[in-house]
Amino acid sequence: MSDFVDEAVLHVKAGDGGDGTVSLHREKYNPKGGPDGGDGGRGGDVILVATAGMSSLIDFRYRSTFKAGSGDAGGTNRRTGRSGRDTRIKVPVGCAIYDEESRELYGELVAPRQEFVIAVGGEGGRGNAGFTTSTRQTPQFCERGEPGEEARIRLELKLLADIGLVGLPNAGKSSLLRVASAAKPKVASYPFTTLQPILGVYRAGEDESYVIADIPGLIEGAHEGVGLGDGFLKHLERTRALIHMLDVSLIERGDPVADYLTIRRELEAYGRGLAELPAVVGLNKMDISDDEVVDLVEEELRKAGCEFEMFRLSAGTGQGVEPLVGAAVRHVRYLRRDEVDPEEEAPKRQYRPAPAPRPLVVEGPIELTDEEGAGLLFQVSGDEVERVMRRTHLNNPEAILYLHRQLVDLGVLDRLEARGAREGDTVRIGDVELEYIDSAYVREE
Ligand SMILES: Nc1nc2c(ncn2[C@@H]2O[C@H](COP(=O)(O)OP(=O)(O)OP(=O)(O)O)[C@@H](O)[C@H]2O)c(=O)[nH]1
Ligand SMILES: [Mg+2]
Repeated sequence: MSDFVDEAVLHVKAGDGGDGTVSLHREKYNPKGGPDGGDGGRGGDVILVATAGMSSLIDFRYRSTFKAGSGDAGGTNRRTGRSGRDTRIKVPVGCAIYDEESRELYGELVAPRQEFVIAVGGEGGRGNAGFTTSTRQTPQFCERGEPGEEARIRLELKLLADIGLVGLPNAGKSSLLRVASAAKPKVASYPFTTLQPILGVYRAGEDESYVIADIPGLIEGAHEGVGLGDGFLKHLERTRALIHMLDVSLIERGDPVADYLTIRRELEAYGRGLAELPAVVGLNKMDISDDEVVDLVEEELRKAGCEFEMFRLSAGTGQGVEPLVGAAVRHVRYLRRDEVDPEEEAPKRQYRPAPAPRPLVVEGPIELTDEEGAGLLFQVSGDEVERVMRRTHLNNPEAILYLHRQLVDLGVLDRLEARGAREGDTVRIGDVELEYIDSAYVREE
């Protein structure tokens, strides 16, 4: 059962950075004013937050796409645009994070409140105020914001049972798991229907789920190997509460009190703390039982030393299941509360490892055929140069001039020149095509 793994694939997109703004401040006695367009705000991050109290990834069946807010555009008066809101996704402690495509392990969240930034928001673009220099006193251009990162990640969580189901064969353990979770264990009227442990996830509320383990029935002498033995109890060693299922419809033919004591003895014989776990008792099959007879069963159970809370239910019809499972959940919740020390310093924030930087690469010339237009094509790629392109408003002549200067600074024009680029050739940077202009005049600027 240690191999039970829950998984979920999430698609996340961080917020885009806001664009910078072009603005000229006007004053009564200074008709020309000064550039005062502010920077765009940062886009929000998408952050996974390890959360105590979550046992599974079941919530992501209902929602698996998450976006953070985009930054606002810059304002006048050098006002920076508002940053986009971060999106925080609650995930269970113990959750491993993988790149969905490459299967690379990004990291693991091991402690409550630990954070993992899975997609970083885009930077805001600079407003025209940020481009003022002694030779460029009234810049009429600004930068565009950077798009936020996008990622497809796979979360994996090894499921550990919180609640264990115990009882004789046919008590209705698997029937209970079927109604309390989405798991579909086999249910049948013969003993030892369940041959392997089965896990199901019970949803107690938003961000709150519990793993329930259904194991094969125990019988008298299980600890000596009778029936299927008691080896399956090892799967309950890490649970925090037990639900003890009792068939009370057997009253005519059997003795639920004796059944109860049999299971208690087996738990004690097994040891390892199972008999000391908090438990609740499910008096099952009420739909075919007599209330007054069950009153007597309860009384006898008390006399026999049972101090656990008892609940009447019918796992078959679903009646009374919630109060029973809810009581077990309260025990787990109560024990879990000690696991998070509020004083403990929150663990350090982690980031998705950045992909290896792509250096500047200039390729070409490639001769263009007539269809694509005559001339030569040069292909330029690299993180930095593509970033510069994305941030440029290509419809603004001043912005283009500034772009040209950045291409000079990055060494792109030298590399193009060395490869024989001439006026009029096509230069493709990322997915944008530009016409090559001799760098000479930009250098003279
Ligand atoms: N009438 C009635 N029948 C029930 C109820 N719960 C379970 N049963 C029946 O009891 C039989 C045994 O139920 P299971 O859920 O398979 O019992 P189990 O405890 O998992 O049994 P093992 O896997 O053999 O240990 C099945 O025929 C169920 O349909 C109930 O509340 N009412
Ligand atoms: Mg079963």
